[in-house]
Amino acid sequence: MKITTASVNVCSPGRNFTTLKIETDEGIYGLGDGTLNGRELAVVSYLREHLIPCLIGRDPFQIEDIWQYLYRGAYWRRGPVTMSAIGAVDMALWDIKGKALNTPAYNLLGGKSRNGVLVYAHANGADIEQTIDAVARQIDLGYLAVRAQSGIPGLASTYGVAKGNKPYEPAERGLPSESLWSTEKYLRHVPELFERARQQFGEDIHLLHDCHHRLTPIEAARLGKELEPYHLFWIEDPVPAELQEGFRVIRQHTTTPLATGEALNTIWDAQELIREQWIDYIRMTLVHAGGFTHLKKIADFAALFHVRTGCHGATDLSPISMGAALHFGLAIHNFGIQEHMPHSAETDAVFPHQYSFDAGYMYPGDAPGLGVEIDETLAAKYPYQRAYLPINRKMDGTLFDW
Ligand code: CS2
Ligand code: MG
Repeated sequence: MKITTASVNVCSPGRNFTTLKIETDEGIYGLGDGTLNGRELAVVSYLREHLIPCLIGRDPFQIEDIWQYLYRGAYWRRGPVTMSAIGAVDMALWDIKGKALNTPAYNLLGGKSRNGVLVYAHANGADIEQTIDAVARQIDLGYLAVRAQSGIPGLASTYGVAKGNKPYEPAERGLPSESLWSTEKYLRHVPELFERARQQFGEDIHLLHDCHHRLTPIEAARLGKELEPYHLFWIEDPVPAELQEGFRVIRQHTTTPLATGEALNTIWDAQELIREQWIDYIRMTLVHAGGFTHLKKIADFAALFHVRTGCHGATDLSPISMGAALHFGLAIHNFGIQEHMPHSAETDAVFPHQYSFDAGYMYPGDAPGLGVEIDETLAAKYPYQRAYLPINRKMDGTLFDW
């Protein structure tokens, strides 16, 4: 089998998605997600101008060799654009292999290690009571794990909280919006949220929280300690993870489990975090961490140090990534949990898929390959529209982490 052509589709059914399609001389094609929220066209150009010419004529079954060719052959290694482009190629090659062998991708990863993939939902509200109501709604839908994000008294907006009744979508069209942040207000507020949540829901529901890179290590240590009575499943991205050793400080002070990785893209970005057991869950995703070929290596390395996966799964990862993540989560042994933000109806129409949700778990389905398609005719009705993630500033105007 030979790769004959490849193309990149950029569409925007409610939000921007980048999709790679690799076609072969046997009529089998594969799809890969290359979406990088707020920098989509950088990945499009990397694929169209630099990777696709190198793929034509290659045997799509040589997935490892192609991965190494694209990673080492670039000379300039790592980074979100490079690894998202390689991730799109890798996902498409595994899709092709599954279709050619007439088997779902999870069978290429060692087969089922569990019956279903435990997922967590998002719940958010302008204040604690609205957030509690939102958690209750997700529990009513059958979720066994819910991430709770609440508006902060005194702040006009904050990460993870939708405006009005619209679903939460951080990327906004036009230039980046700006919001003001107060760590002090945040740290005073979050323990109240989870005290209330445990009072309302008891201990049987997994509760999660995303700090979204906004604390210093000692601030995160304080929050982790204050949340210990509420037994969170994890606090996520407590600090920006460039300084892996920052997690040592947090770890010394609290038993609240720690998760990070959605903004990381190779094992080198997290190997100290994992080796030192400074985290409990690694959240790198198939699209941003170079696809199955690299993320499997990361998961296997993490397994040596009691670290489990908790892959990112926000709506800025396309249904192709969601489907692929469910194959991955069904197969690998040290799976922890999978994030699930349901896409919009218009997105699901552009990306018909096999995966499904039932009673807190998701299932990738048994279609060969990834089990996700793209309706290119429908996609064409939603042209790309530049959008940016917000900018965050401290109350004194200092640019901060969003
Ligand atoms: C968040 C994401 O889902 C999460 O955990 O951190 O919503 C993140 O903000 C977006 O994926 C960024 O594009
Ligand atoms: Mg996050």
